[in-house]
Amino acid sequence: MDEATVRARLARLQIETPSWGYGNSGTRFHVYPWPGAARTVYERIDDAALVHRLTGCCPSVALHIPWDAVDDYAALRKHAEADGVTLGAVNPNLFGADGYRLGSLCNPDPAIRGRALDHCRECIDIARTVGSTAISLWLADGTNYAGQDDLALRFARLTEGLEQLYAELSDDLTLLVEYKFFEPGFYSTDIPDWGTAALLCKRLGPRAKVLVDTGHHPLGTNVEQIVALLLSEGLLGGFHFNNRKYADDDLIVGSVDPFELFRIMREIARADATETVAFMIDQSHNVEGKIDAMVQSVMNIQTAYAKALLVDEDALAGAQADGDVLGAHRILLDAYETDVRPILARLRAEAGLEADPVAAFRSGGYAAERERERGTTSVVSAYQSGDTSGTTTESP
Ligand code: RM4
Ligand code: MN
Ligand code: MN
Repeated sequence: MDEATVRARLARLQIETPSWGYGNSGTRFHVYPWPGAARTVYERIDDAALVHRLTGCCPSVALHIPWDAVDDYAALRKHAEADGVTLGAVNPNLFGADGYRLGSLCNPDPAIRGRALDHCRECIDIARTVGSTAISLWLADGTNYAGQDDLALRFARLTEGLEQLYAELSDDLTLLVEYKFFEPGFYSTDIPDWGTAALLCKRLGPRAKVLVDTGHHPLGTNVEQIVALLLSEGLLGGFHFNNRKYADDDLIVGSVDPFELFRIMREIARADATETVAFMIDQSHNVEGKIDAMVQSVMNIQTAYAKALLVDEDALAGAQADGDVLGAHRILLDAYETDVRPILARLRAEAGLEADPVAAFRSGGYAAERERERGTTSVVSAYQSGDTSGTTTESP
């Protein structure tokens, strides 16, 4: 592919950043406050807008409700639009309340299941008001002990709840169904894998699609194969990009395994799927700054995609047809090892952007400005305080 085509394809890649990536977050051991970190949803949107100004490719920001709950969503939308961004996927939060101890849509208590559905309905309304096109659903539902609940019944409750939810979506809304193999449940999880998510989506209908969070698989899983399969079945709705070494670590995208990211983006490049799939980041920054880490993630996705676009697909198909195992592999390596920084620098220059948006953030005075305006806000975690009354963690 010639460079002009690579740049044109790259220019079509848009990445949504998550509001929850801009606030303070931590582990259950401690939340270390970052100077100038966003304190409110308005500030989180402001930071997402800065990421868009620096990168030129992050025009929307995902919301998590109730973390981002406000009284007036029309005003929130106006705030975002004045900042130059739109509001993206609305993520219902079906885990952050006492009633959800035994689950949300799978809870044995019909009253709790009803409450979970009501929350999803509220999120549909919010999505309409803010102009969003996606409800992104991740359930923390699962169990901790064999025998704790009836697994088949839980699945029946799940399908019933999702069917009700799906029936209430308007035509312009997609339901993204996210799976994760464990955590917070340690014995069973109600949507543990892509197969279960795909089964559910097929049952629901064409507006339900699978969301692949790259940190949600057992170690060693071939994620790009899942992506290839979902793409060919028309079932891939979106990504939550992050990176992991052990579990759901939510680290900077591509920081642990950039080659895996490349392999995933190659499947996207091959299927030319940047317009049909939602590219979203789902990460939290526990010990690093928030904004430049987000920008780094965005750059790493662009880098992987640029390399993926450079794969000589004709030569690769030829090598595969000839059974040339090493030859085929080397065609991938050849693209992966290409230094694409000059291409990306030219892409950014064309858009009036700095070649290195992280450096632009670091030299632009943005961090000092935020620290001055916002100060440093300590967050007391429930685990740390012992007495949990009135304490909050801003995000997981
Ligand atoms: C989950 C999952 C969801 C995210 C929550 C906070 O592990 O990745 O997408 O919204 O964390
Ligand atoms: Mn996720
Ligand atoms: Mn996760």
